[in-house]
Order: sequence, then structure tokens, then C-alpha cells
Amino acid sequence: MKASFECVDGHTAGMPVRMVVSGAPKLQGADQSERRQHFIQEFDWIRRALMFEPRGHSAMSGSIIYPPSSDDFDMGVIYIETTGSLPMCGHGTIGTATFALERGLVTPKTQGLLRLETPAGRVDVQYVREGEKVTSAKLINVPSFLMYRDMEIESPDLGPLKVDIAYGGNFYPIIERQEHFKDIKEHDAPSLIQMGIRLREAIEAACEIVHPLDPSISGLRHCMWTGDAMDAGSDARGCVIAGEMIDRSPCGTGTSARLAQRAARGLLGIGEPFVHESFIGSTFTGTVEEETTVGEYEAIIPGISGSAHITGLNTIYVDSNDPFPEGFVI
Ligand code: PYC
Repeated sequence: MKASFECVDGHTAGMPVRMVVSGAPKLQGADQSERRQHFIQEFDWIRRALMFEPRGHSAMSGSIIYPPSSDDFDMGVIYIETTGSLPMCGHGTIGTATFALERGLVTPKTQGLLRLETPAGRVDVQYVREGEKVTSAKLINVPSFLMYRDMEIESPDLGPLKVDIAYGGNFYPIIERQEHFKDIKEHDAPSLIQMGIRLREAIEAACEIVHPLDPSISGLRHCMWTGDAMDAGSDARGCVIAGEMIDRSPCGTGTSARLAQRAARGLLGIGEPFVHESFIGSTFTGTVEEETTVGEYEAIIPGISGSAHITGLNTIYVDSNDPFPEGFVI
């Protein structure tokens, strides 16, 4: 077997985005949600090959662009990560929209608005362009909501914690300052990762986490530790553990979940900006665009603004004569 994939490589707020432009298979399904299932069942080797070492690395992340399933959208997207294929990825969306526009791979029906078909539903991206460069992209995310408030859980590392669990395109346990957890800055990166993985396992053993309207979205792959912002211009810091690594960006779906949590707790009103700082200090600005409901939950529509940068073009080969055609994880 020999395959090759044309990719645009870059990053959003420091987090890699490897956008696959050609070489990916046709997928079956009426929409991106069904097509994602087909990709997971039959083509997960492509994700492993492009995300894992030696072609990727432990923090690699990306997307595959597809024609949309209807005229309601300008472009379709499937997200690929080291952890699997997510229903939605915020930094991936900002990167994918920016790169596709800058490389002339999509022509939106309306200038300044890219209508993306993601597996989690329609996500609009409002963008500003200066010449060739897309200088900022704001994604209007899927309805986001706080599912559990102050859940009491025993962290194997920290002892008893109170955790909020919110949805912003993926589910996030959010750990705010409390007796047994003070701030991100009191822990090093490997400890945050290990504590996050073990906390996720404890939560999953204690309760079922399933999207009320879409049972294909379930379980925990992420976790968000919080702390004081490092920069006076930011409101707060969030460190998202995605799989077994730290998101270098403030995490678009994580920031959406945090906006939903803050709105539900009366800490954030419609239109108020929330500048969310990542582990490395990069930022997204989040806003509550409007209020809505998801099943029985009060919910919000989050807006997440950021910018992305292309670092290069990359043709990646996968050859079964290579000892690691599907990569490896250490
Ligand atoms: O930005 O939504 C995001 C994301 C999910 C996993 C890594 N980044």
C-alpha cells in the first residue's frame, strides 16, 4: 500500500493544525456526523499515520476538508487528533477556516462568513481578511451547556474536588480554585497531565456523560485545570488536557464549555468578552452570542475568536514497506 496526502501545516494560538487537502477517501453518510462514523470505522489508520510519530507527534492535531453534504454549507470538515476523531474542535476550526481561505480552497457564498459542516453540526466562522491574510476568525460554536454543577469526586492525586462538567462541542470537567486545587501555576506540565487523566477516569467511573440530543457524543477525552491569568489583559487561564497532552491553545471547545459554565453561574452576560489564556499564554476571546436550550439544559451559543498561521506545505507518504506506516505512540 502506498498513499500520499497533501497537507497545509500551521497552528492556531500555538496548537498544531495539519489540514489534509487531498488523498483522503470518499466517505459515506448523509452528513458529516455519519461520515465521521464511516471514517472512524474504516479509515482510522489515516488519522494514526498523520498524527502519530514519526509523521506527527504527541500534540499533533488536524482536519480533513470535504465537500459539504448540501448547499447550506460552504465546506465540510472531519477533525483528526492523536486521541481520535472529535465531533468538533475549536482551534482546528479557526486553523482550517484560515488555511482554506488563504489557500483559495473554498469560496464562501457570503464574503466574511464561512459556513462549515462539522460532525457536531453547523459552525459559522466570521473572518476578517487583509490582503491574502485572514487576520482573525470567530467561530460561532454549537449550543453549549453546563451539565453537572459542583460534582463531588475524589481525585486520586488531590483528594476531594468539586467539578463542573460542561459541553462546548466536547465534554469538559472544569476545576476552579478550591481547597485542594489552587492554580495551574502550582503544578508542572507532567503532573497536570497525569492528574487530569486520573481525574477523568474517576469521573467516568462515577457517572455517564452523554449528549442529550446526540448519543454518538459521549464520554470524556478532556479536562480543564484553571488559574489566574498571567497577562493583565486576560481574564483567566485554562489548561486543557486533551488525551495525554496539554492543548497549547486555550482550546476552542473548552473555552466554549467554560463560557457556558460561567453564563450558567451568572458570571458572564451576553456580549461580554472573556479573554481565555492558554498554558503557554496565547489567547482566545470568547463571548456569549445568545441564549438557547439543549434538551432540558439552559444553553448558550458561544463565539470564539482567534487567529491561525500557516507554517508550511507538506506532502506526507504512507507506505506499507515503511516499518511504521501507521506511526507509533510512546
Ligand atoms: O480547540 O476545541 C479545541 C480542541 C480540542 C482538542 C484540542 N483542541
